[in-house]
Amino acid sequence: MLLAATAFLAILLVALAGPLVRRARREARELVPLAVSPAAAAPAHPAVLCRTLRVYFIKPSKYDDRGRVAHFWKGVLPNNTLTVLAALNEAYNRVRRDDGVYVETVIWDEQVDGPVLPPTIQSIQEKALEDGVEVIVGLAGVQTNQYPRGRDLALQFRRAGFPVLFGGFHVSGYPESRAWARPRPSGATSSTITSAAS
Ligand code: B12
Repeated sequence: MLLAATAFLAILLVALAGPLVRRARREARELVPLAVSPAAAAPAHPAVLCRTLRVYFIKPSKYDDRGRVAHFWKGVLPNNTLTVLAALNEAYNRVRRDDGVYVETVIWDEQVDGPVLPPTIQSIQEKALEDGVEVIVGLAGVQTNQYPRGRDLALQFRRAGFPVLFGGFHVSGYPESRAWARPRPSGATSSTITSAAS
């Protein structure tokens, strides 16, 4: 009796498992080996070495009556000019992606993110060296009441060896405010300040 039950179970197992095994074999034949699957195929465009240019767009704040850099205790909304400039850089990356230069953008609104202090400038320098990227500083959207702070920042960044651009309503509308920013005679320093007219 036990023998008959065992034999019956064995026949049932073979009958049920048979089609499953055949199906698994069939599907295994349909699988494409990894080595020739589309993902592993050589890319149509070979990798190209690409320079990274890290652009810091900084919106200077203003000095208060006691000469401190005014900033919010908790700010959340960076100035519109910064986000517009960052979007323009992104557009550059899309449109000129074959130029071999990738533009990375960091935005910093002093009023929202806090003052850019000498240690901040030093860490920007160190991070650039660590990451092997070139850096340009763009003081952005500078209005008349922010101009003294913008100019101080420009001088500090230039002293640290960064090329500096200076843009916004004030420098665009009042050319005299850009006179001091002309590149120094060659040999004095490799860095420059250039005004960006809108
Ligand atoms: C919107 C606006 C505001 C908004 C800003 C909202 C926000 N979070 O962004 C609010 C209401 C907060 C505001 C406040 C103030 N504003 Co306002 N504002 C404007 C307005 C109407 C548009 C500015 C804007 O967003 N433009 C769009 C951006 C994309 O353009 P942009 O800043 O000009 O930048 C372009 C170019 O200049 C250039 N560019 C700029 N920087 C750089 C840097 C580099 C490296 C490069 C390559 C290019 C570049 O590229 C940009 C893209 O094309 C202008 C008037 C105007 N038509 O410009 C006044 C204006 C800028 N404001 C003015 C003033 C006075 C103020 C206040 C001081 C008012 C006050 N008493 O509190 C405050 C200052 C606030 C601050 N911290 O900056 C004056 C500035 C006057 C002056 N002599 O500087 C303006 C010109 C109005 C006026 N005619 O009086 N403002």
